[in-house]
Amino acid sequence: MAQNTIFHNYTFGDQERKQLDRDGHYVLPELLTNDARKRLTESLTRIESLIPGGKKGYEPNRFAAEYDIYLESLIPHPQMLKLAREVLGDDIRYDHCVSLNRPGGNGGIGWHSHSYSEDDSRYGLVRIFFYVNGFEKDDGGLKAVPGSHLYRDPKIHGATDKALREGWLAGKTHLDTGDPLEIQELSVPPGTVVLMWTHAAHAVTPRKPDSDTRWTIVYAYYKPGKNPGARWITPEFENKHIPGAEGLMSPY
Ligand SMILES: O=C(O)CCC(=O)C(=O)O
Ligand SMILES: [Fe+2]
Repeated sequence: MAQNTIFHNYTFGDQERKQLDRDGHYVLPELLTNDARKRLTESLTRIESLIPGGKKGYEPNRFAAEYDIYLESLIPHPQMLKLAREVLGDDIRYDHCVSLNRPGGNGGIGWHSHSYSEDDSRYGLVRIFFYVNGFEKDDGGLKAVPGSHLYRDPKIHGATDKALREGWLAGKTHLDTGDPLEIQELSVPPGTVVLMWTHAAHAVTPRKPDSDTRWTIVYAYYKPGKNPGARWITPEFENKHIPGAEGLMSPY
């Protein structure tokens, strides 16, 4: 398949990498090309339409790339792999591709973190979020706690900001800088890509009832060597020949 450009030019060098490692997330504003935004919106609209009546345990949103050839084609897209390798190093594996569309009135999601290699910081898992039409902080907005990922706690929870502040966050400081950990609310323009380490505390604010759908997809990759746990990938997809994805799909 002809591979169109998905990213504009960007820099991800030592400085950017240091910022990702200090904060736990890194924002690449307006990185997606118009062509990618258009195709993603089409694919994500399709995925959304498949959700009602979707198969339990094999949901179109949770296995998005298995339901859509364009979304599949981005897993081994050269620009995607270049970015994932800039973060993780050369040897990488695919973990999941999940649509995160949030229609008007969507409730968002409370504070949480995810897992991978809790005991060894040499191994990481990164989520690459595509915020196709962006978001405002009070309208399906991603929130994060810079520095929270350094605790490598896969079980951070908090239903509200207050609950997180009084719970997990209480008394915690940044393990490198010593600064108190604080909640950060993001607002990002259309086409923004956000990188996030798996142990970062994050949450999403509700989408306003009269807002349009926030179109979002996430691709996750990791540096192999540890048990990745349950990947959202069927055995058929793991064994499917996807041009360019050779070596990406096995767990180790
Ligand atoms: O919807 C979002 O922006 C984030 C969703 C999320 O928490 C995740 O995919 O891990
Ligand atoms: Fe999450």
